[in-house]
Amino acid sequence: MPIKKIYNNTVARKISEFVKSNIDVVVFFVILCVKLVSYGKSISPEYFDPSVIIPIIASLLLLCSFAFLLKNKARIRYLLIVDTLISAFIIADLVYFRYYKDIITVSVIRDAKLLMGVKDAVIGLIKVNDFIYILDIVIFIPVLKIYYKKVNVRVQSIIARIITFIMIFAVGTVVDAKTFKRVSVEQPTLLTAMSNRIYLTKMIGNLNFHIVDAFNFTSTKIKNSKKLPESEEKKVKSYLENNTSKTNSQFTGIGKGKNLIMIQVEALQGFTINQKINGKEITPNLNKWVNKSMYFDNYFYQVAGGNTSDAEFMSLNSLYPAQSGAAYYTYGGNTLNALPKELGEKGYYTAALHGYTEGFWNRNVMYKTEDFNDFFGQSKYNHDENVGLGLSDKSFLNQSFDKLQKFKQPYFSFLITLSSHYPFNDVKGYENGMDTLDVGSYKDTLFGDYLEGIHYTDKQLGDFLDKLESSGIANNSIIVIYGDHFAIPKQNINDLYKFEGSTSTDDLAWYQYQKVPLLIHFPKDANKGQNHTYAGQMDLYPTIANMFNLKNNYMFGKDIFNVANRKVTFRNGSFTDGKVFYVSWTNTYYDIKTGSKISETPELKNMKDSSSRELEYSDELLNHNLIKAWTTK
Ligand code: GP9
Ligand code: MN
Repeated sequence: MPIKKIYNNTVARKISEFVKSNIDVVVFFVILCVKLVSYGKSISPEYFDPSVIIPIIASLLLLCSFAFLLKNKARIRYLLIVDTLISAFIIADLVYFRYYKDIITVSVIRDAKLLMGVKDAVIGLIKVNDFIYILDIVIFIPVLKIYYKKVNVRVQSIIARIITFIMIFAVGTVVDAKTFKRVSVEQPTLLTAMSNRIYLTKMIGNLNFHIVDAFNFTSTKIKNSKKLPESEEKKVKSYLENNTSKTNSQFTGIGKGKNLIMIQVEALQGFTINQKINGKEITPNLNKWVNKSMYFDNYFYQVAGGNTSDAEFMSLNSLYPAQSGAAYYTYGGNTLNALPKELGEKGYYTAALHGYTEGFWNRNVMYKTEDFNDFFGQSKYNHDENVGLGLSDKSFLNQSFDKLQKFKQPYFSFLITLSSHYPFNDVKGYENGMDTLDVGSYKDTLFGDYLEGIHYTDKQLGDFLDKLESSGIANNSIIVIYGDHFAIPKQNINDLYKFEGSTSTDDLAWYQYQKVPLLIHFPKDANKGQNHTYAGQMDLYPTIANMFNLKNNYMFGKDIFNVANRKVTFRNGSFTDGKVFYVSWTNTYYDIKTGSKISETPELKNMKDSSSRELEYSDELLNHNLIKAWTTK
């Protein structure tokens, strides 16, 4: 017999022997593979990527490998428990997806009580078909029993089983590690910040998602489990008491009884304001409102791994973003003293409005933690027009205006726009004869697409603001508009420098383009004018708190109208006071006026230390849920 044939025969025999003696594991593996793929298809019928089968197989190999360490009854029991758990998760995830367009996380389970309000709606979404996922469990036991009776199953030796375990575990680990590597190259913070959970699930599979989620949750828990020494807790408290001592200005109490309408605009960068391209204004509508409002032109975004959600978190809480990942995810179960909570205590009706899936950035959990009365997410809007990621700003703002008109006054409405989201290349919004921008040589570049995209959003904002004015709402409201974060990433910054004619391209230049506009509009265009105070998103809540006479006990930012000792600290430790800019990653100080580097002085060193202390205190407050400790004592 040729060697090849002998070899083939032995390999085939070995495989069939392996399958025969491990039929239970093989059956379990195949069934679960089908279940997980079918889950993936259900949540994403049009965009299902078959390559997700690889991480699904890898994650199942990891789980199956442990079965080889067991034998007979213990092994079947193990497989059944795992099968039941995975199937239960799949069914729960499917039902949850039908309502939230999202996947269940450990923090959702932990905060399940927060979701009780929609319990009935969610339970009503269970379908009879869902029970197919547990059918195998019912037939698994008798079938295997019959098989074991009929076939003489040879149990492998313990050594053989340990070797099998190691081999299968190793293959699972290597394949999974490769998938995770690919994901983290494509989107560096996705695995830790878990901003887009459904997208992540599509890439790594349901089982891996739950493993990563459980890992992230536990590692943060372990990190935070050590009790904060009382002396340290006192330091944080007295720091906050000092920081938030009341300041009186002409704006104190100016908002009393008025509505607060706050609009967080996706990727609105400061350089677009009062700027033209080929003779045409990029943001003509915002420019008009800049002239009618108090306009801050040295206002910085301070977001970290939580991007848009960090902008919200800071603007509503004046606490720094999480050291890694998204605060909206990590601190969803904390007690906070957020703006909606404080306004609610003053008798305000509070609502968050955003035309995208409710679970994105954990908003469905976080808005409850922040004490919004209502969250109008994607399911509360008629999805009649799509631009980019989701519902168009045009439709979102139109529908939101109708909602606002029905709200009980005084109210706090927090609107978050979406259309001007990276990569800005969906120009469907320009249909219906909208005035377009000629971006010339920037056509079809990321920079050019951004200008066109933000021009579209500007138009929708303009229409919305005009309606607030003509309906009389603006007369009884304070309207706050700001950008959430950058639009032009570092790798495309040269186009922005070129467009702006900026000759310096160092870190100081980069930071100077990390400003976002802040507009505060008062009734009858009062207090209009430009304000050059250096400030950032951390300062918004204290400013509003002063205007609406709210308690301001636990804030790390400062009222913008309090001009003394101003400093903007970034999550990476960089800071600026308007004269000096410290760039943490090169440990360099710049003189803003001259643009030149300066050496560290004891005074600057002090400022640097105080910035890192501030970040540390904010982390301690959040990691140890200190607001809860202080408010329930
Ligand atoms: C989606 C939106 C985008 O809801 O807020 O978030 P981002 O990707 O900009 O952080
Ligand atoms: Mn954003």
